[in-house]
Amino acid sequence: MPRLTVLHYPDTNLRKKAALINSIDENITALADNMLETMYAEGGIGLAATQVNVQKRIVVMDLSEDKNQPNVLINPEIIASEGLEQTQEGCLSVPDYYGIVERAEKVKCRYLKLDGTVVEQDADGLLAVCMQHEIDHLDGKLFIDYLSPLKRQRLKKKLEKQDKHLQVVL
Ligand code: GNR
Ligand code: NI
Repeated sequence: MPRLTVLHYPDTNLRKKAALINSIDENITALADNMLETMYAEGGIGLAATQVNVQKRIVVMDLSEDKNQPNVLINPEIIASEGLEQTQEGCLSVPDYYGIVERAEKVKCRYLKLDGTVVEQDADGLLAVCMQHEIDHLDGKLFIDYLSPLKRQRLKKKLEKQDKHLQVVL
């Protein structure tokens, strides 16, 4: 299976909104396989299609310790949420940067599995964070969008230093 290239911030393709998937065909199954391979190769716990420059609403995840519990979420949406919690987040599209983000503490997520069945899943902890982080990707949003102005300024400086020709808009 071919591995896919993960886009890095500030690539503007990361800002595109992904479209709903209306039929789960062999193209989607193959995409899910390739996304899982890419996620494992890059050492992530989740990956959204937006990150591999595909504007479709599909996410892959594996939060298991042994990396043997792949999950594919088609058209995922948050249908309920409660509480607030701050946790440190990272992103394969923002390499070598970690920041504290406030999100809902618990969420109920609805999505389709690859076989087309509907799942409603309650999540808390890292799974809840990951679901919100991935669905944000599908809407063109990155976790750094939630940083305080001071932290954004620091990140912008750091990125511009890495590439002197780069003007980063944050
Ligand atoms: O691998 C990942 N780890 C992570 C840690 C804390 C909060 C969110 C994440 S998701 C990230 C992979 C990724 O970028 N998914 O879009
Ligand atoms: Ni991410």
